[in-house]
Amino acid sequence: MKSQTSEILLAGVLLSSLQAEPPKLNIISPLAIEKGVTQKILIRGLNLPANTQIHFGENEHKILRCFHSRKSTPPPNRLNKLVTGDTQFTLELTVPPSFEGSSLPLFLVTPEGKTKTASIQILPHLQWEKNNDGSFEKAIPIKPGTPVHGTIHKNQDVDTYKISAQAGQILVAQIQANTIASALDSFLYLYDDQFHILASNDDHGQKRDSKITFQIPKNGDYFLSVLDAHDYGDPVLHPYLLTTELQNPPAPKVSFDFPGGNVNVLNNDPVNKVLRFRPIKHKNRGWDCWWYFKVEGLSKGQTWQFQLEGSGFTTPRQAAFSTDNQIWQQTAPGKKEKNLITYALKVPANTLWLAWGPPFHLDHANQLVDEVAAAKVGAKKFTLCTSKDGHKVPALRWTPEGGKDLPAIWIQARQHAWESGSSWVCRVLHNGWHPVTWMPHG
Ligand SMILES: [Ca+2]
Ligand SMILES: [Ca+2]
Repeated sequence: MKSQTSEILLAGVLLSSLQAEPPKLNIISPLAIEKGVTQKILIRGLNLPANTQIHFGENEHKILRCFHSRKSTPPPNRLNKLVTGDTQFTLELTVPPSFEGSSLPLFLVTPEGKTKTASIQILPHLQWEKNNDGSFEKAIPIKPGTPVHGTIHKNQDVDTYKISAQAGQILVAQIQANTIASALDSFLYLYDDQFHILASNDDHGQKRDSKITFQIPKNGDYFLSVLDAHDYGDPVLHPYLLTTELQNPPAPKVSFDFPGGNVNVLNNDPVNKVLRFRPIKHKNRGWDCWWYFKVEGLSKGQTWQFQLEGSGFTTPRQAAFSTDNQIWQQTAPGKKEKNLITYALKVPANTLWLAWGPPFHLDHANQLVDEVAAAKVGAKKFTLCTSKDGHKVPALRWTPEGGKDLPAIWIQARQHAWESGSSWVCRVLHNGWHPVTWMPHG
């Protein structure tokens, strides 16, 4: 009697532990459907009895569906049912075109509880991969912005896609699989048109899904290959979504809010790396020749075409550039074409100043005049005149003792406002070659 009671108790404990196994949702295949299209969906999980209910949360009334079947389907060899599930539901689903949102939450309910919520991706357009053989020759053409639904159909299956891109664009290619409801542990490769690997990714962040972000080096075709990191594959268990985007890199920032700054940017194209500009015109202020500006957000080592619109004195043979706004060098001679001159420059830093010539502005002039006056070489500082902007123009006067008939020597810089080089000549007259300013290499 006592023994019989123990057996009944033990059976009760076993039964309650079996009953306590919660349901699990493992696979949704395919992972996405298009609006307005009736789609067969397979849902797999564990501990899903015949009375399992499929729920779509608040969206129940928005979708059309009909159940077909439930069957027990153990996973293929080597795959673990904890990953793939062992019970499969087949249903047909239609999401109306009026559906709002990009995903349809889904969960399963059994007498033992409720699964965590997964999502079917709802997309307006979808491209379907069908048994691609993975070769570059038969790569599937894809367009950025159009998601692709693919499947690693069998062990060692590889799916290969072809995408065209322009130099400078940033390609973002992303796999969604394991994070949604797929047994795929994706691996993603990017190749150039010579089939050299440019980038690869197994797991992005803490997830098993892959992501590649890569700046395209030249115009042409590129290839993306998707496979399973363990070489597994199955037509139901290993679906994935591949999304691609081609982003233009951010345009560099151009500014001229500093003394002497002047530029009118006509085109700032970070893809083709062209900055087209001309000086700002000022009414009744003479010829618009002078330009001087700062560019931030360049990528050191890239070659940019700085295209200047203008003619005559506006377009010096070589442009002046600096990485610190103090030491100036010159570009190679620009290439002239009608009213356009193009200075090609492999940018030596991420921030650059460009100018008609090495700038010499009012602060420089005041500093020079103060230095000479303080050097006690017989010179006195005075104000020559006031500019139209109200700036006092500094000057120096030597009045050596002597007869009244001594000739006067007048030295003046900037006959024209943009001729900053003449101001540097005045500085050289005072203290010889200035080692930290322009043209250090002669
Ligand atoms: Ca495939
Ligand atoms: Ca992975």
